[in-house]
Amino acid sequence: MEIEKIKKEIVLEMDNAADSAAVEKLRIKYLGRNGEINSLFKKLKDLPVAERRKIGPKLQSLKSELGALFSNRLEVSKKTSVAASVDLTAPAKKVSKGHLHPLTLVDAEIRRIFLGLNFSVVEGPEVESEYYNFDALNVPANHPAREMWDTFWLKQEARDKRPETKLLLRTHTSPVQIRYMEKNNPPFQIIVPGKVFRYEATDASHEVNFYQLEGLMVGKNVSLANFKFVVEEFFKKFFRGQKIEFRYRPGYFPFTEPSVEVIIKLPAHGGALPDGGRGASGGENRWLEVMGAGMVHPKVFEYAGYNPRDWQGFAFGVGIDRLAMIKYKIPDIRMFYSGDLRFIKQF
Ligand code: FA5
Repeated sequence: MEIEKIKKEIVLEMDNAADSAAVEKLRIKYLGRNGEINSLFKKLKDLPVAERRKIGPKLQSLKSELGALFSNRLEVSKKTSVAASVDLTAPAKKVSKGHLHPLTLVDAEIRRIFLGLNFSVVEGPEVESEYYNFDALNVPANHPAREMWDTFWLKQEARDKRPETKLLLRTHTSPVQIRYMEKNNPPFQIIVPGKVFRYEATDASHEVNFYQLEGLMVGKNVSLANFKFVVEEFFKKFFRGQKIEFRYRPGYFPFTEPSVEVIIKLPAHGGALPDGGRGASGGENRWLEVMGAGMVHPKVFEYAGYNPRDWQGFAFGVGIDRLAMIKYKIPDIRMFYSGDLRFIKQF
């Protein structure tokens, strides 16, 4: 048996194999259980003992050498066949695009509508001082109305006792009313969208952090009638094509006088319905409180540095999440913050 010759022939065949399938076929032909190398082993027993002793080990080492050569060659041909199969002219795979969150969509829609009504967009800080969040809005320390807003207070080391230096996470967007009025003169009309925080238990219509949109219009003759027009114009555009029923009812806010609340009847949902908002009637009626509003309190003008005899205005604060719930018929506010892709992907 000429072991070297056999090896050369196999290696030559291996080199000529077109692809990995052909290499594999060769491997089976030579190294398979019924392959040629095994049949050479079988032939050994017909040889004289001296021959057997000489050829046996050579055949064995040929077998292991071929094993290594084949696996090497297979590896190489797999790699090159992948490269050969890349079609540079093929169209790219479609990358799925991200979705805008329903609250982002609603926020953008609200801004667009108010810009159309000639309002400007203003923003303010989420970490606020006690002064802007409460005192300057006519809610002094120990006033019972502070209980309307359960507050996250910030831990602070050394500080003096003034409300200007005591920090909290703003409980509403109203502090921006004061911030804006301190630096600007009327007449003007602004909206203030933003994140707010409340230290309260969550349920289907209450979250710990949610979004509000503040509105403020100040001028010589601004009245509640103007407020009514703006709000109804807004609802008409926002709920375009949707039939919604809404009501005004008297309310109380220390920073407006008189004060009103706007409640909207929830459209029918497939699933469970949230109970009403705070103070809204729950049960069968299913009204959801969406907005607090009123005529700016003279004290608030004084805090901002205006003469209340010269100016009047209306202000409102609307829950963006709640508007989104009504628009998209979402039964539970917590779904917005669940991060559940099955929910988000529907928008
Ligand atoms: C206020 O926050 C007042 N600053 C609103 C205001 C502004 C009144 C200007 C007068 C003038 P209230 O706490 O009711 O009020 O909240 C206003 C709206 O925010 C509610 O109508 C509701 O739509 C929404 N809201 C309140 N609490 C939550 C909550 N926990 N989760 C989701 N939305 C809420």
